[in-house]
Amino acid sequence: DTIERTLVLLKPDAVQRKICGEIISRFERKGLALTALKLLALPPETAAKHYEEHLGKSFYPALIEFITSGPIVAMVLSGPNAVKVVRAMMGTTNPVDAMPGTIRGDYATVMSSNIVHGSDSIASAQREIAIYFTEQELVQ
Ligand code: YYY
Ligand code: MG
Repeated sequence: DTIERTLVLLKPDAVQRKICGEIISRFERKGLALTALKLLALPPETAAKHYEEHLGKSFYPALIEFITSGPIVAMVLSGPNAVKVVRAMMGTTNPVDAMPGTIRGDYATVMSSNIVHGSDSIASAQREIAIYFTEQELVQ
């Protein structure tokens, strides 16, 4: 099993609801390692870069509005199969369908504020990590 890195964001709703610690605990308990971590207010240009694949979609303006509406926590998690493991722990994009026991299944009710982001592939993870962190900020 190859060691992977993935980008996780705790979205403004997670920070506002003060559940960041609980969510980070889930990832730590699972066995993933914190490799970088920061709290930041996302500039709109950075949000646009992050979500460029969704430009032009109906939900795009609301998505950018939401992700820039308050501070977020950005982190890099690493471990065996980290990309897929994080996606499984997050649950489906729409919290209505997310299984209880997943993060979205346990903490969210609507797609527009679904608590967490996780990279969807190794290529996405590499691209997204570089948006938030310099190479020096990643602990070896
Ligand atoms: O990767 P993931 O976050 O699970 O979903 P994406 O399809 O990449 O969409 C990004 C983000 O956009 C999603 O977390 C919520 C929002 N969104 C939405 O509000 N309405 C949709 N129909 C699709 C996505
Ligand atoms: Mg996505």
